[in-house]
Amino acid sequence: MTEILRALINASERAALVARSCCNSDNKNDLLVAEKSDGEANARFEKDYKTIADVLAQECIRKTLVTKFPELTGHVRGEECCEIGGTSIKLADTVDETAELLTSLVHPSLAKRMAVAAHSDTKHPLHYQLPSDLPDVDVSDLGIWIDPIDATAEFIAGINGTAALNKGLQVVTVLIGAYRRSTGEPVIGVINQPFFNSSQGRLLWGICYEGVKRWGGHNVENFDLGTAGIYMSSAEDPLIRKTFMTICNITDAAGAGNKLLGVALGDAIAYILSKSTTFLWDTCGPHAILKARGGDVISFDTHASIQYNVPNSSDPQQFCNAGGIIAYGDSDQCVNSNLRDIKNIILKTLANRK
Ligand code: 2IP
Ligand code: CA
Repeated sequence: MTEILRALINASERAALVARSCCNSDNKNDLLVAEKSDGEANARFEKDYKTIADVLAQECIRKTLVTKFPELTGHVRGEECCEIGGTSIKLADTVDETAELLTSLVHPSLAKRMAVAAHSDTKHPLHYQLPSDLPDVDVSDLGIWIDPIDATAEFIAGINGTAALNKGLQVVTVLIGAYRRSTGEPVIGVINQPFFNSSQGRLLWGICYEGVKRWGGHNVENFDLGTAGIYMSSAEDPLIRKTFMTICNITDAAGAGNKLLGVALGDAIAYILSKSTTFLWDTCGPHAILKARGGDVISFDTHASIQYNVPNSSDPQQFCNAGGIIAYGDSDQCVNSNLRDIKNIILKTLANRK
């Protein structure tokens, strides 16, 4: 298990380097922002975009993982398809070849920086600090979900210098989750926040496998114990917001991965989303971490734990967490003792509404 966890962490850091390589571009509009087609787009947004960084970062993660673990070939899935601007993005054999491919799409200086980042043999600071006594895992039963850049709209606004307060680059996350193909349960998760604290970055990992729960991280010391109450999207249904205002404060935060990270770190006690605007790639990694921390991610509609072994499809909507999600962590340490056992409090509050 330690080897695959280490690979997920290092792959997330390569993606983080790709994201960081887009900063300080002389040409602000150089990111090759492409509008997603109707089938690809998230209903959360009037227009949904992807950038060359999303596509390259996902390809980097995929290639890093299947090179190290060939048994994962064909079982690494992610938000993006590899095509952008009419070109299929591949990590070539050398930096120069990748840079040449990217130069057909963006300015040569950015293409070079992105290619160097994508090929870097980076070792995350946690590389040497992972526990060696984690349980053995059968990698041939694992599948992977990747969100190479969560909160792409905030990434674009951050790079272009147009982000609103408390938004922009700081809410961007790289999300990688491993699930068991035989059962659909999430077992290993990594959330990498590349631009945390002036791009020093922050990373949280967790495993929940056959009863063993472990987690750790880098720059994750400050646990705030539920002071943010419940996180919601700014696009949440006002009636849902009103319902939960009766039990605690509601904090709006951008980015699904950013909110899930905040719950896992104990900043908020839960994240409630009634809409079908997250996908398996948004929740798989954070879900494994929340399980490691004594929590879960369940369907807002059915209250069943989310499962990840959904059959392949060319229709991304098949991977949607349809009907919304409720994510919660370990509420035993919550400063507000009335909010302990948060799952049941949320379910009762939903049952009693109207
Ligand atoms: C998005 C992104 C959005 C979020 C949406 C996700 O993922 O995290 O910020 O909306 O649900 O699917 P909100 O910020 O309102 O929670 P991506 O950027 O990867 O498409
Ligand atoms: Ca994304």
